[in-house]
Amino acid sequence: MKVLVVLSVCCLSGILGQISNKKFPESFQFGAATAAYQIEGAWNEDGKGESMWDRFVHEDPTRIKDGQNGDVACDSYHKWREDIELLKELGVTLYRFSISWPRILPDGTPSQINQAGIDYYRTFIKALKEAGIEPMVTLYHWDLPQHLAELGGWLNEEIADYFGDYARIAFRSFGEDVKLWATINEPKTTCMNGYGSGEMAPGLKLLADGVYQCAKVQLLAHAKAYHIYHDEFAAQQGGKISIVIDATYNEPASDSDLDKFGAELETEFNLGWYANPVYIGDWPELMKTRIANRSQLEGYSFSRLAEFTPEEVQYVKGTFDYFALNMYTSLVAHYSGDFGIGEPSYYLDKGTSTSYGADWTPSIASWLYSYPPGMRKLLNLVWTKYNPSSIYVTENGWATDTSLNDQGRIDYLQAYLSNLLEAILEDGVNVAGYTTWSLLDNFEWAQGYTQRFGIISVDFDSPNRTRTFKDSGRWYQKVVATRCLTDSCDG
Ligand code: GBH
Repeated sequence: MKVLVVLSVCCLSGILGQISNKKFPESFQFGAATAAYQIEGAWNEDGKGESMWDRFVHEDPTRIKDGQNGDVACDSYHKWREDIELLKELGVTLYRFSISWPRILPDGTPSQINQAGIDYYRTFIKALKEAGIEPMVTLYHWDLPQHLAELGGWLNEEIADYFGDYARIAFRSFGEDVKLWATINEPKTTCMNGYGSGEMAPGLKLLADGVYQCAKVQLLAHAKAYHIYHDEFAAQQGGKISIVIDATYNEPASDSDLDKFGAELETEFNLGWYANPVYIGDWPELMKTRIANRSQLEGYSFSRLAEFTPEEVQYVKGTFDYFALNMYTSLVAHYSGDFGIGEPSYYLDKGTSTSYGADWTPSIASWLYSYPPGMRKLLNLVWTKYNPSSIYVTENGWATDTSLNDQGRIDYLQAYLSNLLEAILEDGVNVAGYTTWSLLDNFEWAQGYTQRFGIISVDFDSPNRTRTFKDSGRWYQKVVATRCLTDSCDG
């Protein structure tokens, strides 16, 4: 009888998508996230070097939907005190932001250190801590120093060494105050959009091979930074370090074995592509066999999937202290059958096609649909498959126009957080924290300022870059204060 009651409560709430009225655990950290190029501005001030994003937007403004760029963005380089006041007002205890590599190493190399850049982040981090907010620092959120882009960027394995040198300087300069590090943000997006579709800097279209080489180089760079941290700093500084992986939850299009296989392929070619080497060791088996096979049929004497040597497999394996997950959307995956041999491409290698559920809510971003159960399902998948000791959801958010009345964002965040909470309380997944994307409206890469992700708006027409709470910002403030997603919680 008891079992039946429990079941009916669980399933009813599942179907109705009810919001949990349990409280978040006391140890759970609420926060917000941003990235340097998207908010700082001051692109050439105080000794900062040029990044490949500076070059990408200046060289051809038509690459960006509204022809805009991050030259000023939210002007957070100057307005950081205001940003900290906003974080305090929100009541969050965690702030995820990124360091601009060329702001502290103008040409990317340690031969020239820009003291003004080091001082800027030092002052900022100290002020954050004084406000009771823990810094979570991403070393690389896509703004590669232009000099390193000219050396071949993420296609050149030596960039891993440069990244190691940069990381060491960051650990030495800020590590006393930073206990949560992330090496690289969303390597998949860097590779697929920067080296595959060409929509992001450096704008290359190398879907047959560049995307795989890019993945390998970024994973080696991440591992290098991880080992430097653990060999030279962790004993003294006592922090944690990981890589931020973005993933969708992939629902099979039908119950058929083929579509289930399609969903597995979709997951292995996206999440597994980066998580397998770090959490299990080497590329996913499915990627290795499919790409080797197709490469052979295409006439190559080697696989287009740049292989790891056995030493490299060991070097990358286990380089995590927690799982950092960016989760926004889900996909419905169909198995496409093996595509015929034609132009070599990641997409043909993968062998799936994807769509969105008919009842999922679309946002103004073509790729972003709301399917809240995807959050709980993906957290469970990551937890059981990769076995981390804890997970931080380092990004999750919703795109809207400029309106301050953003009920759509509230609905999305509330339902996703409810599923996250259920993963903690019902499924026993250790989700330690959540940094919503984003604290502020900001420069949304190829979409410019046409898509807004902030819970606080920024007036990009005003030289003041005036910040104003949106309805969702007020809503989040209340959730953080009450640890509750509804008007009142049990307990
Ligand atoms: C995050 O990526 C980024 O870390 C962050 O900087 C960004 O502002 C935020 O999302 C919101 O977009 O245009 O069809 O080629 C999230 C994952 C992967 C989503 C790339 C957009 C491009 C899809 N992103 N994707 S498409």
